[in-house]
Amino acid sequence: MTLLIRGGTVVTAEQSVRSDVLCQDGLIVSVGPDLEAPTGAEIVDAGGMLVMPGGIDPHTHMELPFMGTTASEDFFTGTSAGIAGGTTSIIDFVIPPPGTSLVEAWREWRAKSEKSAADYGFHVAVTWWSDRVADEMGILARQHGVNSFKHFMAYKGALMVDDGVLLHSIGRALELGAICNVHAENGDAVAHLQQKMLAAGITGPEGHALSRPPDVEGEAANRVIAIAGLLGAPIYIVHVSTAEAADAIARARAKGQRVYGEVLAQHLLIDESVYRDKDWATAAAYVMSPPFRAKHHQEALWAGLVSGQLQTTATDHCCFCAPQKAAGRNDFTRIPNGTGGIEDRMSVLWHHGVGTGRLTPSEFVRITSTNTAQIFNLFPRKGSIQSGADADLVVWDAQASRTISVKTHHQNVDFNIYEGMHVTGLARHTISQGKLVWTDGDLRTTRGAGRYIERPCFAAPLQAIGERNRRTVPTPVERD
Ligand code: URQ
Ligand code: ZN
Ligand code: ZN
Repeated sequence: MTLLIRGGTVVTAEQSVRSDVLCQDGLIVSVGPDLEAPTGAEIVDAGGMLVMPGGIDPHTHMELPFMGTTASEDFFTGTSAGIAGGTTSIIDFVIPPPGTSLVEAWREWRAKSEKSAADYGFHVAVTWWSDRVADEMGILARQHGVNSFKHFMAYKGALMVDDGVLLHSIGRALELGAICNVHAENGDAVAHLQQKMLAAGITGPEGHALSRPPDVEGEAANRVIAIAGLLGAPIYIVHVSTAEAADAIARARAKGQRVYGEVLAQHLLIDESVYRDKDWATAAAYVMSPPFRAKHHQEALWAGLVSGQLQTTATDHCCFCAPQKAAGRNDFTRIPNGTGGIEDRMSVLWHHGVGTGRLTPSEFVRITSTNTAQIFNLFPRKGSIQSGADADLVVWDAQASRTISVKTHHQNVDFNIYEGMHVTGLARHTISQGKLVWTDGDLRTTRGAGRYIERPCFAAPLQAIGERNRRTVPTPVERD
């Protein structure tokens, strides 16, 4: 299978340059101007358009069993919708119930993910602690290409872990050369405030946001940064939604601590007013954690991305349809938490990021693909356009516009959080493993074509980072 992408401007995290891209047998084989088309090659005309590394979404939950139901998007429909929007690989989550085997859960998720249309990896959640968990982290890291372990500081009584588990797990991950990512909300505070809201008769979706004020995230972010600092370990905070958490990350980074922050596209553009929608189902559709915030937090998140203090963008694509959300009709704590967005992340970030002058095209590539690839050790196989890299590419039409709607999206959910948003900038063609799988609105994905991508642990470098961050206890001066 040979495909030549001709006449475009290649945009990487480093530069933009007029170049053709030749792909053969799933890999990029040549990048340069005026490339010859081998006999029989399929030609993609990229004239007047940009050729970028396919987007990587480091935070999705396809088919997640959660809060008494299962997310409506599966690995095939979800990765297909991503491809329609220019995202060519995802990192999803294996989430073992507390007390159960991490390796067994990984096997179960691998079975579910066989149907993926695009490449995928897994962060594995540590939801409890024992010697067995420590051993299984080693098995997953050394034998199954897992170099990232997830922790929920929220969801008390379900997935939440305490500081003791964080200390054990982050320390174990450092030994393995793996990185930990964290959902940073103080779960005890949330539980307490939820009961206060219900006692005060607040049962609607507005109670969800009121029970998770910004300090609930700010406190947890500061706490997990301090814990990682004690251990000299890197840490990755998922779905940073507040100025408080963004500031905590920036302060830690300014002191040389290795902290990464992820921003969901929706937290940059949607604010807390959605919870006051007169229509219950509409307000409930926006119930996710962390919740949507007051507008000033959006500016703090954009500033973090523009300044480089926040590194990646994701969607936390975790879809529940109206009948599922209705479980919480009389009690907001029972509304399944989650929203979609994998199909629209790239367009909304281009329109509101590059279109407004906040981001350059290269910075767009950095936050939608390359940074994630580098942090989770997928680079340069993913997130780059160079010979030998996977031929995962998007031909981006920066002039074309579309109006986002549930009526036209490919996501398997009955609501679109960006409904009616008019955006300029879209994926004209998406290439996955060197195949044209999305072209001019025609989605040609194949069930099961996606591969499980092993992500090797970091060896010495991460340890070195650990050493650098570790607060060394001065050795006593030898008395002669
Ligand atoms: O917390 C998460 O990331 C999962 C459970 C998806 N739900 C959500 O509201 N973010
Ligand atoms: Zn989360
Ligand atoms: Zn999530």
